Amino acid sequence: MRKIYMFFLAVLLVSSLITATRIIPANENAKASSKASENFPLVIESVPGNLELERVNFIHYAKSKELRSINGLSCYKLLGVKWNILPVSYIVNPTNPEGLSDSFVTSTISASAETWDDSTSKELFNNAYGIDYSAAYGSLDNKNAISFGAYSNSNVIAVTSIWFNKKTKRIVEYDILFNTFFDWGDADINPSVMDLQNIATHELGHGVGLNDIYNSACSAVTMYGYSSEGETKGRTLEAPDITGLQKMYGI
Ligand SMILES: [Ca+2]
Ligand SMILES: [Ca+2]
Ligand SMILES: [Zn+2]
Repeated sequence: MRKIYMFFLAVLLVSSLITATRIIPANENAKASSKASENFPLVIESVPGNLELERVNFIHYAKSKELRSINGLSCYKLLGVKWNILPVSYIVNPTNPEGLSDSFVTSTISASAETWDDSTSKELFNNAYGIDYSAAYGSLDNKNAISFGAYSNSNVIAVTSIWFNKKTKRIVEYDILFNTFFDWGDADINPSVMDLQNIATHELGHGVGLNDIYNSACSAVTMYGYSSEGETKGRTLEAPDITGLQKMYGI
């Protein structure tokens, strides 16, 4: 009798332990997944073979879900990392399936870079850029590469990756990809295309250390996280974009 009692006690104890271990991870998973969905457009990765660096991918989506409007929050967000050595140089691969001329692509991207430059007294982006027909997105190769290419998700307009040193919080490299699923061009001329200058200005904002803004009350700023065809408002900076920039690089 005593043995049976002990046995049931043991069963009870084991089953309560099982219940406990099942409950704890479930709660943690719930927490993690709610965090993940909130930060989904920002993916942080480790860098294989390099423990000092971390990679952040900003994924620029075309369509916006239901967004909360939060009043009283600033419409800029710093990533907490920035460039130490200026100006930042970059290379452009103008190859594209749209038939856009090399000079249109390079001058448009340069205009986007210099738009940020114009709002800080520092020489932020090098006025001189390189043209490199082999430049491609996504590799840590000491080249800040801006190029077109196919991205797996057709709802993604563009992606920017930045690599930074975890200890010093300095950016060491960035790459930008414009997804060729979309038609690119000058939306002033053809409103059905994705405006290259509009999107390039946003992506280069990541390149200098600005984060996306998803508060719909901030939809006018260049660093707002969603865009669509025909949009050109991101070509120029709004006051919050400039405030964020100047917090990092000075007035
Ligand atoms: Ca410049
Ligand atoms: Ca690169
Ligand atoms: Zn973005």
